[in-house]
Amino acid sequence: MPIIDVDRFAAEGFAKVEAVVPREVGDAARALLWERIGLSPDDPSGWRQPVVWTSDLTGEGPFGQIAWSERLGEALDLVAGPGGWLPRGSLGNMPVRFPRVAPADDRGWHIDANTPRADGSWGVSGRPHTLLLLVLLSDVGEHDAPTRVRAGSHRDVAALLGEEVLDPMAAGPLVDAASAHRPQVTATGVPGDAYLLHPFTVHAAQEHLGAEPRFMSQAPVMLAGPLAPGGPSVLSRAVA
Ligand SMILES: O=C(O)CCC(=O)C(=O)O
Ligand SMILES: [Fe+2]
Repeated sequence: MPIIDVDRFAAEGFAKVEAVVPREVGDAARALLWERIGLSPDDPSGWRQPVVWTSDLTGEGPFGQIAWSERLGEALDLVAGPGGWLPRGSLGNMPVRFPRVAPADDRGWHIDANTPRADGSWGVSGRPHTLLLLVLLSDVGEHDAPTRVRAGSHRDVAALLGEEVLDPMAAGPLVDAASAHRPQVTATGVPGDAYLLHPFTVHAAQEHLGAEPRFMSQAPVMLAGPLAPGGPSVLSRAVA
């Protein structure tokens, strides 16, 4: 059986890839991140902010095991085509979301910046250079601030965006309004599970209503070339 159902990816705009690494590797990554953010899993009195940002920029240890996971590579091959994406070697930025504190004001529906501009900044366009990779690094149930995803919303956004590069903050309300009718699903799972999101798939963070902090990486994976209408990859077919 293939590692993801590409027809379903094309229809829904995302796919879960279970266990790109064994959960122990995800657990080891989380242990490193606790050290990095200077907080303790055993001392909730230190959990005072709703979101603490950290990152993996080097792919050391368990982060590299995840970034170079064969299963993850197979899934990326299926959606972007073999050679259609560039290995990152690291997991990138990670918002750690904490329970029992007033939530941050960062939970709006959006798509991530997907197009580099000449000045080095990034915007949102209908010719994306990236897809979105989420990797769960803690147990994420329905109450643990799983990322919300609007299934099928990539098609609404494809109809909305063209070659023009928009400011990501300005694009948010547009893609939100265009996709409000879509059903919402949540990116739940266990450490080592990953989600691939089409660059047009509308998603949002949410408040943490559980008990254990949520650790997840969110990284753009660069495509070998920008996505254009009519291409052969599943990413292109998904919005054709
Ligand atoms: O659930 C979150 O923390 C944010 C999700 C998100 O917007 C992203 O990963 O791009
Ligand atoms: Fe996002």
